[in-house]
Amino acid sequence: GPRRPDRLNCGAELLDRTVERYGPERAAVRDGSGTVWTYGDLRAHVDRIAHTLTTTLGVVPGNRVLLRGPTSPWLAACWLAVMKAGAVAVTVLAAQRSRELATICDIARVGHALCDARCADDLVKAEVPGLRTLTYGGDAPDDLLRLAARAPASYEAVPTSADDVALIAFTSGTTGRPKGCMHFHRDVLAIADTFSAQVLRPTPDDVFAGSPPLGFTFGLGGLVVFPLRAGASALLTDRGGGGAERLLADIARHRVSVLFTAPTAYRAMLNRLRTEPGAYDVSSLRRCVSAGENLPAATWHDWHEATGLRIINGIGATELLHIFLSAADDAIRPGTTGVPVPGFEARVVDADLCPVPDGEPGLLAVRGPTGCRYLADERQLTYVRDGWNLTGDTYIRDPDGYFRYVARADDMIISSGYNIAGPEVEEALLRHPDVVEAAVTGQPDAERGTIVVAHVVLRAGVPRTEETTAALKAHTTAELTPYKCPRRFVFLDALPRTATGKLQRYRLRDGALQ
Ligand code: 3SK
Repeated sequence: GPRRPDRLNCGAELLDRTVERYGPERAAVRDGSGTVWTYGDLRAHVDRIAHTLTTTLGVVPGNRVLLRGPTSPWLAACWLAVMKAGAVAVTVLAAQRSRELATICDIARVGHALCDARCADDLVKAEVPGLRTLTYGGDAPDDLLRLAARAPASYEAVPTSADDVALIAFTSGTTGRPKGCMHFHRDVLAIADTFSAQVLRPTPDDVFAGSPPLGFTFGLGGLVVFPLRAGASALLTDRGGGGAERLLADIARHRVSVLFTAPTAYRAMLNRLRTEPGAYDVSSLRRCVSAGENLPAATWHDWHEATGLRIINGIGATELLHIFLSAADDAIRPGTTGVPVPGFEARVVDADLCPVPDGEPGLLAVRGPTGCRYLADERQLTYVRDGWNLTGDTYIRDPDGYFRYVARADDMIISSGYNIAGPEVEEALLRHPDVVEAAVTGQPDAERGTIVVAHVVLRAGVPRTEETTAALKAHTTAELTPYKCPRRFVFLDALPRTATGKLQRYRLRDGALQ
């Protein structure tokens, strides 16, 4: 007869199996203000929440449950409880507002929600029809945590199938209706058993921390799935707008050994390390992961020089759940993203999906244990073709098999008939000591069709004068072929970014920030 998919519940695997393997006494999560839960504590909290979900909230397997809150141990516990209850977690960012929440709940047919009491207002304003919500961490008499405290501390996970949907993660892109990416229970474990187990290689003594929120799969993987799968611990704290200083202080205070963050945060931390030499102790770090955006070689080298650590660069996608190209240790080639993570295959293709020769730019195509499954969205047909996921990135494969980022496919600038990849110009700008951040866009120009415009955040204290512009012009002219050199420079306090830290190039392009 037909083969039945195996029974698998990723919540039970990440929690119950880890407790069986390493015992209940080891630290699992800490909140940054002194609270540390052991694996035994975490399991008891998760199981009590799972009971409350099924009893008070009436959640049954397959129901979609919205999860929304700043990073905290309770948010992670809610996610694990939803997994164990066989329901589907719809993870969103605390920063998402009522209109976006209403759209997401509509697309994902969300019927239940668990929401941090501190950000419940926007969810109420979203007026989702029939939504049954419990808030957590507040004063309400029916607060989830108050109800859960009275529930039994042991819950048998629902025996979901490996191919049941566990998670719907939304990606907004820069325009258009958000897309829900469905991931199965087996996918959640696949990212731990590929990138984490084989590239990152954590140990039970590791302490994980980082900046991506849990509503972004980069953060969910790096701060929940990977540490739990390894029996390690994670710092789950919300740094608000605290930025680099808070992150560096947390690294020192909690002896963080595995860091997940984006290139901008590495640059911001470098800025602090240079401004206040000796003020921050980062000696506990042993693994630093960068994803979410291209990591310029200059940032890699500067971090290496400042800390002695070699950043593990990677590219992932919400559609593929986590990182699929990367490299660690001696396999690292700075300036490249790396090679396919074991279990994944990647190639660079033309518009007909034919591989282009090594050294030539084309579209990145990936396949592996995870993959894109948009929920009821015809854009599935353009993202997945012939079994290959087309991520929308332009890449070059070097003759030695390393993948080199060129640009987002729709971010190429065409000026005087030349193709210009913004990131190459940005890398050149970042090699100038006065530049902290740089983003390059094309601007319509009567003569050349398009000119290259550089948006630059200067090091503190550097004046926004014509002399500075002239110095940056001279620097780029010395580093780049003339047609790639920016013709205009715009100085900004910060670059516009999404809540997950991705650069919003369209906001630079439409000139609203100038
Ligand atoms: O943007 C990325 O590189 C990324 C990495 C890990 C997981 C998800 C994403 C989108």
